[in-house]
Amino acid sequence: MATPLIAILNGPNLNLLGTRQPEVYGRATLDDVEALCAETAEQVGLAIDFRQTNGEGELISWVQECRGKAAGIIINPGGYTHTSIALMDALLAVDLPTIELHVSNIHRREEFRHHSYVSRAATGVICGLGVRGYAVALVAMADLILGE
Ligand code: CA2
Repeated sequence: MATPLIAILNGPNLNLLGTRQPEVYGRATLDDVEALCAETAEQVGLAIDFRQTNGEGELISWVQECRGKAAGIIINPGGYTHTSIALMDALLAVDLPTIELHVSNIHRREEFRHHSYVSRAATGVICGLGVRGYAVALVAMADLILGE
């Protein structure tokens, strides 16, 4: 059996990880996160396609492209979490196991971050574990799709 592919999609401003607001997002860069994901994916028998975009349309196109290609989606939608019905619709349409991930605990932050449109399309949600949450999400995804 081919190694299942997991799309790890990152939304706006996540390219700034590790450069600003370390008290909120920590000191790891997005390259560090990609390396952590690659290492964890190998350990749990998954392959990854790791991406970041600042564009809502591009993020939605990437979700649509997962159909027939990816076995699951791990998504940190950044600020689009709280605003994008279109992203939620794309995730509902693609109908794959989906884990929504946030580095920070959005429920301890401003009121406007407490609501997520994306959660309606997510199998599960991880937040507040820092960038370790990406590794946790990959282990959970392996459980979901490989039944481990
Ligand atoms: O905690 C998360 O992972 C978020 O998805 C990050 C988003 C924020 O809008 C969400 O509410 C929660 C922001 C993207 C990261 O932005 C940065 C800005 C400066 C420095 C580092 C990251």
